[in-house]
Parts: sequence; C-alpha cells; structure tokens
Amino acid sequence: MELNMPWVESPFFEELLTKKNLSPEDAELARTYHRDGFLVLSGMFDETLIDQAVKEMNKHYDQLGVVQKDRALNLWQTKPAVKQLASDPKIMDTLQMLYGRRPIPFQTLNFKYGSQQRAHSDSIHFQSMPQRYLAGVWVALEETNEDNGTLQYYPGSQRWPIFDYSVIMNQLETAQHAGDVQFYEDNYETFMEAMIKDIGAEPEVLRAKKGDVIIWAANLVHGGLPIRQKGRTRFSQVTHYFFEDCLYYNPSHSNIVTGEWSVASQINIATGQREWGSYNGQKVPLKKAGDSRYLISRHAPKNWRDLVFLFQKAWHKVTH
Ligand SMILES: O=C(O)CCC(=O)C(=O)O
Ligand SMILES: [Fe+2]
Repeated sequence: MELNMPWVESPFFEELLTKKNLSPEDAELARTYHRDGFLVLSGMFDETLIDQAVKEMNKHYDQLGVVQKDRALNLWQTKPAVKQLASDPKIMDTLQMLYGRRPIPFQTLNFKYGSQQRAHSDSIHFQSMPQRYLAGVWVALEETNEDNGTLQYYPGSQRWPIFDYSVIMNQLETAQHAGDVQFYEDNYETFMEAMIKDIGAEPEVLRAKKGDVIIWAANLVHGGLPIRQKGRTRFSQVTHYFFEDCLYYNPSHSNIVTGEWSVASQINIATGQREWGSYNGQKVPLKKAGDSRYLISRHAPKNWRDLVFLFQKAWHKVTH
C-alpha cells in the first residue's frame, strides 16, 4: 500500500521494497535506512576533493580574521569543492533511490569544530508537505571520534512523532519565538532531553573515517558530542536536501495550528534553479497571511506565484 510519505519510511516498507526491483546493495541500504533512520557510506569521495574543501574552509576562516567556532552557512555559493560535495551524483542517486523523488540540495553547513549541539531532529527547522521529504548528508572531512566531538544518533527515532512547537506549546501563535535561541534551548532542547531520558533511548556514537558519509532522515534525533580534547578540529560538511514536488516550509517560523505557513522556495545547489515546490503534481495556492506567512487556500488569488516571489524578496532582506 502506498502512503503519502517516503516509501523508505512507510510502515508498508517491506511490501513496497518487493515492488522496487533494487540491486541487493541498494535493498540493503534501504533496509538499514528504514530500520535506523540513517546509513553510513564509505569511499564516496576522492581524497583531493575533501582536501580541497578543507582548504576552502580554512581560507574562509582566515578571511574572517578570527577563529570562528560557529558553523559556516552556505559556503557552496563561493567555494567550488563545498558545492561539489553537496551536488555529488552518487549521493543524489542514493537519495533518489531512498525517497523515490529527485533530491534538491538547498543548504550547506560547514564546521571546523564539533557543533556540540544537543539532541534534536532537523524537523524542528525544516519540513515538507507531504511530510518527511527531507534528508541530511554529513561528510567527515577528517577522522572524527570522541576527542573532537563526533556525532551521535538515536537509531529508530525517525519513527517518533514529528515534534514542532504546536506539540510543545499550547499557544495558537507558536511562531512568536522564531529565531529566539534561548527559547529553543529552554523549550525544544530541554523537552527532547527529557523525552530521551524518559523512554531510555540509547544513542549510537559515530566514529567516522575521513571521507565517510552519513545520510539521515529529517526526523532522526541526533547531536554533536562535547569536544574532549580542547581545540581539536572536526572538519565536516552537512548538506540538507528536500525533494521534488513537495512544498518546503520552516516549522519554527510557522503557526501550525492556525495554518500560517512559512513556505519558501529554495535555490537548487546542483542546478542553480529556484525550486518553488508543489504538492504531488498540484500547484499550491497561497494567500498572504501577514508576518511573511501564507495560508494554503483554494480561494487564493491566481497569481500566488507573484505573492511567493514578493515573500521571497522580503525574506531575503530579513536574512541578509
Ligand atoms: O555537525 C554536527 O555536529 C551536527 C549538525 C547538525 O545537527 C545538522 O546540521 O543538522
Ligand atoms: Fe541537525
């Protein structure tokens, strides 16, 4: 039975798998991804490409004139190796196989040091309609372990409910705290930590070799471990992907209960094209709802695309 969700996350996964005619290797990858919510691939990239990406990152940090410990957002716009890692055809093929739709790389994050992020699922930041058409791809640009603050995952947590602020808060307007880091830490991260403790979920610590790739489902709970050896680098890159024929939105900036969605088009890193999104072959009619959010309404004006464009321009101004 087909559901309106990625086949690899479907409760009918085994039945759908038999219809797919996958190679034994791909079937094994899909099984792992279905079970754990993530998979590890080795030997995908040339060492020279990895070294080039590190060189580009070092240049970026040198130009800043400070050792910036924070993540570098969207370096792909100016750094060719970062862009190449984000649009690698083999990774895209694997994502296409797992999700059954064309993947769209839309954001890169580069880290010189471990993020030490508390446990979270990326679905608090990104979501799609239909849900779950989002994936993260992490590339180890050097060896990572407990010393330099590697990643940890909660296998199977992709099957937990999708927690956005409408679950954690009891307010009509959940977007009022969008971008408030303190609020995110005090509410979302604290909630996630309490839940993990309560259900006794055990993390799996990832020790990656240089060049290892991890693909994870957007709802998989993960985080960065503390850096045990102070000052040790952990060069890495994360690329986030959404998928063709979905509507992309930011849940933290949306009022979920009132249906005021923070929808946005994205630039496809691989093609340079702006991807507007749609819903299973249907245009999504949007109606301005104030505060840069949109109602999905069958009664919206015909020129919804123009409205989205205006929204994009306003959004660009706020974020640049
Ligand atoms: O690199 C890390 O430590 C975590 C990155 C992460 O959580 C993300 O990009 O979604
Ligand atoms: Fe994350």
